[in-house]
Amino acid sequence: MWKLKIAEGGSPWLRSVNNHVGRQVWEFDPKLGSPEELMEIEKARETFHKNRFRTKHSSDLMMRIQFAKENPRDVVLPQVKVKDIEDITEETVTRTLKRAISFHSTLQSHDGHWPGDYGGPMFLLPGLVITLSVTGALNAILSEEHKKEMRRYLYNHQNEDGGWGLHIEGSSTMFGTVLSYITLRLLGEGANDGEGAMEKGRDWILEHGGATYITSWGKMWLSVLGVYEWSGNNPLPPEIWLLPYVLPFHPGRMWCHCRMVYLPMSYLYGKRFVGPITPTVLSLRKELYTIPYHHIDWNQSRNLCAKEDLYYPHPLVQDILWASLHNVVEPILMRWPGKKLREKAIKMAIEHIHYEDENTRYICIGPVNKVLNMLCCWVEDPNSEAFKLHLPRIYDYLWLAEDGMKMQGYNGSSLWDTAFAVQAIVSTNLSEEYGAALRKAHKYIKNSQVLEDCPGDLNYWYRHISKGAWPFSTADHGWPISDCTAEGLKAALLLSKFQPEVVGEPLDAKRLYDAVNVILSLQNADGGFATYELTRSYACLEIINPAETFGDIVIDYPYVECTSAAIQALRLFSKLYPGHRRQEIEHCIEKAAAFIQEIQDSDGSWYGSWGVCFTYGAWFGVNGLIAAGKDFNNCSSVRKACEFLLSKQLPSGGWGESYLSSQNKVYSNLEGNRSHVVNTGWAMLALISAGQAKRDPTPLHRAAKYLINSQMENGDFPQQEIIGVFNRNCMISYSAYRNIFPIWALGEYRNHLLEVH
Ligand code: LAN
Repeated sequence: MWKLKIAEGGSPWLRSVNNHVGRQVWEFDPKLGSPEELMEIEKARETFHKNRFRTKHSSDLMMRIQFAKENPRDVVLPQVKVKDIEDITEETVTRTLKRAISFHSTLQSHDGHWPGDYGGPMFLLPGLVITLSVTGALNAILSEEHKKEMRRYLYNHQNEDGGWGLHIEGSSTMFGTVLSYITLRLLGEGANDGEGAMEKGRDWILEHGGATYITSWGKMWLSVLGVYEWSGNNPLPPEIWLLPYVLPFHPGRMWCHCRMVYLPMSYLYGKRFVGPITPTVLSLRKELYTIPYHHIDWNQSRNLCAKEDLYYPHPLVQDILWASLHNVVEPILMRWPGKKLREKAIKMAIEHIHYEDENTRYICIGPVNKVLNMLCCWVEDPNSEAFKLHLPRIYDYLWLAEDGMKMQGYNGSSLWDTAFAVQAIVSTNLSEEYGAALRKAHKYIKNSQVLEDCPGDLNYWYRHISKGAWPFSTADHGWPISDCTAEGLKAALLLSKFQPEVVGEPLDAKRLYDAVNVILSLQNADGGFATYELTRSYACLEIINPAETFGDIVIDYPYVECTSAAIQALRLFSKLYPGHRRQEIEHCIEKAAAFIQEIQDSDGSWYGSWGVCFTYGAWFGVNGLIAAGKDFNNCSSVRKACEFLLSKQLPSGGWGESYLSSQNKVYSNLEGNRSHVVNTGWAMLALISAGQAKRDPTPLHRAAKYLINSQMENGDFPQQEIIGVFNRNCMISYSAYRNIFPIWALGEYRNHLLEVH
């Protein structure tokens, strides 16, 4: 049976700054599991498979089944349902909350964090499997059980038309389909296996023109594997790293994710690296194209892209730019004396790759550069220590659920979920009863703060300070993020108000000051906050974004979420520590609030970039303004935001936003106007902060009724549609949100709308 292991090392090649706190790894042990347990798991898998075209999101049941055994509850209070809003009493809300929190506590791991499925994107696992195949490490790293679960995952997420999407809920794309198909083949499936599924996948590809129509990232992966030619790629010259930093398109000025992904890509491109040509590779060359491989016009293929994949079509300037680089510059750099420059650039690229690897303990900033960096280390030297250090960190990215094994979007979302869970539990005013959970969470938050800046000259490595920041996942990952720092700080400050006997010792003031320092250092001149770094260049650079499937990736833009979180954290801090950097903080908050007002749409909405979508934006927008001292009476932004939200409430009492909101930037309801517990939670939290209870509590009662009635028998909430997003177009799972936001919203509801005695 599979088992989720938490905070364990277990390999001499693993390094950690804090004894692996927050690490999540699924391991298979054939000795584990009673017949009943195995049957329960099998049933969960079957149910998912049966409903896979209707319910695309798994419910994280493997972890739930394990934790139900490990953390049994003595009593589960009986379920409550309300027929009318008049039936909502203090008792019904409190009972719902107690049931919800006591259930959610069973999902907390012993190191204090809430593990969970952070899957969703479908293009990540292929990168791993291609890298492992090319480096010959596939069988050493993936057991037969791993492979079986990965195949299950891929088959489970094949669409009815035979193709695969960019993410689990997406319609079929060439990128998703070709990569998933190849991955199945590399994991041992034959071209005609899967009871027709492989054939259907191949048909989808061929009917849409063949693999030459894959996106640029796909072209890069295919070239590495040897089933596409490098000459069919637009140039990714590593020489860009040699240019002076004053240039607005210098990679050091790009969004760190963009920079860190194109860095290893440019190394592989510069070397034109191709893996060993195996029989499977040769066969794939036949399977993926409509014409014989040696007849393909590679130069023409550079700019082909299936219409299903086009989210950000290349502007004409790009075509001209890539053509001139391809036809003029590349030939020079491939021959002496230009080759000297190429060698220098390649050396610089690998130096930056090693720096990133070392300073994330080989986790790397994300799943894409993780496997690309690993491949580069192998290409540089297959026997290198660096490659060996990479291998055990692969497991940090793999997650198992009833739909199979997936590669996650990060090495978990542990700090983020834990900081939210703390705030949700504290909001209910029932904290005393859940002191044990808060104490453990507190420990996790204290253990996960980043304590040091990266080594060396930060400017040389294009790095911002990290000391005092919180990461999104673990301290070993270590990249600082503005809003993770803010949410971590908020949680730490809230916990510092409780008795240390209950929740443990508060964080040292010194470390709170460091966090404040990080937040203050991340404010842009316009008042807004971006994600990991300051905004270092201009939005017009998006014109050179070569990734057809993603929008807004080239620079780190300021966001309503990050800006609001910073305000809220600084406000809470200055209430508790009024003497520390007071003026700077006041000034920062004022500018940040002005920024939030500035970017609000005229209809009162904010576009939320990292959650779906306008309800997420509203939650942050409103709470940022309220924390900055604005309110319904003195601020028209708050009034308009409330109007906007109220106009979107559904007949069932909730809110339910489709991922199309993010893609199209237009508020879109879920199909059938269904409500979603997470959207409902966000909308309620915004409205309650904006004082809706005093004006007209009915919409809040209706929303509360929807949440109360959505709770499941065991206190859990249902997993509904995928709720996270990045780069406008790709969805990602936040599996803890279904528990956190109903708790938080009902917690605030209980405080503001019911008489609590
Ligand atoms: C994340 C995860 C966390 C997220 C929040 C902190 C929630 C957000 O408020 C700010 C942005 C951030 C840090 C974020 C940015 C984009 C990430 C890193 C991700 C969604 C996780 C995966 C995604 C990354 C870009 C995926 C790899 C794909 C590429 C296009 C490089």
